[in-house]
Amino acid sequence: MDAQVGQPLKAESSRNEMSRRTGPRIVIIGAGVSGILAGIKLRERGWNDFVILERAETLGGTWRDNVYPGVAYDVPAHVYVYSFAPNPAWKTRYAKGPDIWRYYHDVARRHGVLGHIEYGKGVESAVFDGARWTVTTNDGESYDADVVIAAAGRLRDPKLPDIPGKETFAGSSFHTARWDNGISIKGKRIGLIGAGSSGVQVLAAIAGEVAHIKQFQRTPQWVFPVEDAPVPWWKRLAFRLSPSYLRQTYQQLLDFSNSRGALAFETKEGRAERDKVCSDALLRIRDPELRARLTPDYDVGCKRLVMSETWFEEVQRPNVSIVSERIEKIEPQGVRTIDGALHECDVLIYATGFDAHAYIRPMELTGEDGITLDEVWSELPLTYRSVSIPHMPNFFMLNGPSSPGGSASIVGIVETQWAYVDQLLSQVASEGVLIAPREDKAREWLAEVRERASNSVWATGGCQSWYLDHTGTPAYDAVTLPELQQSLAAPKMEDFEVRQASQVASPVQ
Ligand code: NA7
Repeated sequence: MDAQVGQPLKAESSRNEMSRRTGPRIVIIGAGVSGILAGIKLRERGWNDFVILERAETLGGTWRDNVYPGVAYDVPAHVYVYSFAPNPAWKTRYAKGPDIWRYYHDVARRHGVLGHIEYGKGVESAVFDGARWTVTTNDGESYDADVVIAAAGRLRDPKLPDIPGKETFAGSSFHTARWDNGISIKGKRIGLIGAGSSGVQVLAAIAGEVAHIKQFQRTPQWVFPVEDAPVPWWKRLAFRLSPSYLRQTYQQLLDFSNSRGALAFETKEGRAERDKVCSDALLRIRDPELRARLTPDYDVGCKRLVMSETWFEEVQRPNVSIVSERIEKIEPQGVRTIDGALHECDVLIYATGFDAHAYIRPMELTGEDGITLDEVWSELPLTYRSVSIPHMPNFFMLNGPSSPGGSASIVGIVETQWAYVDQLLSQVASEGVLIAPREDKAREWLAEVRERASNSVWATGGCQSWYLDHTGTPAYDAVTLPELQQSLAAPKMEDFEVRQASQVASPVQ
């Protein structure tokens, strides 16, 4: 039987391979898109002495956690793939969550990564002893490693709002990233808090089957109309028969997605065409009063753009209401807004997003001379080029703090970061060295990133969003994928401290 999203996966033993040890011993944290990539690339090198520690019971990160109705990715499917594993089989232009999960599971299986994953292993700490790392998981087990790669994801930990009375609600309630399939929503009165990408997808997917849905919208969001469509059978066949056609499609979509991602860093004039598409699309909301309440007062792209085609009609169904009044509290019967109205509901869905600034925390990291991550990150999450942290030798990250953001495909970003980390790993393996970035170089780089981001629409667009850190500066690098590829083409070794570690795995023969 094919694996299904959410179904626990058993570790497939790779002990025989492990005993034929090659390369440094590596611990990868997280079996999502980035961790699977790291595993594939290590195996490609012929390095099989690695383990992927995954806190959940199956792989897939975002695509395992988000199984709410309507979950889909808004980057075209044919580009949301590893560059080395194109997928001719996508059924729709924008892939649905379960299809994406199946793709990543399938690639991990085909590349022999499944046997390296240990499930139910939440990493609690990683401690460097001067030569190697000891990684400890929540079941008390320890793993020694020459190198640690954190691939823990960025929008990972659901954020529940700080609304009084949450625990008093008498019906069922859950976060979109913890969707409870055991609870039927058919014919029920639904309260939906949040109007970001998840809230919009849920509303558009369930409005037709529930008695009533009230979406509590604290801030309206710009919605870009994207038309999804099935990929016809003959096109899927053509993709299968002609790898060059599939590759060409990938490249075209990559260029398109790069240019769309780059809009966040464009001037207002440069963004005008996209802005017009969004404001014109709002004209599809027939009731002027509702349209006014759905119209944001900040620039398009300031918050991450929501993409949907069906939302424009679904939100106008008679059984859908947009509640713009602020929520005062939650009561057993439903949601009380500050105008005194009680919005009764049977099921309360929190589409309230994620803690976008936790990064690898709450994991405790202790680097050289006992310095902790909290000390290194006391002001800001200081990294060098997002992939390494001062005082943390041979510790690397994918999609870490200050990684690029926007609407570009994250897969291209993590592949680029991997190619850079891979070059450092070559040196670790061949020379048996410890590599950590110089703190002054990390500070310089972070200052550059913050300067660059302060000109992006995330900072200048007049909104609050999860792009911004506690200082109000975007925590994302405002670069395009080609710019990232250029800047990460080869490490500048003078920006690193490289020293010999007598106990690091002996050089690979
Ligand atoms: P988002 O984009 O962070 O959206 C969260 C939504 O929840 C947003 O509309 C928030 O309003 C709303 N929210 C959060 N707290 C509250 C409270 N206390 N009261 C009312 N409304 C609240 O999360 P998503 O899951 O939709 O999307 C995350 C990303 O995942 C998405 O961009 C894709 O990259 C995939 P606010 O706008 O802050 O006023």
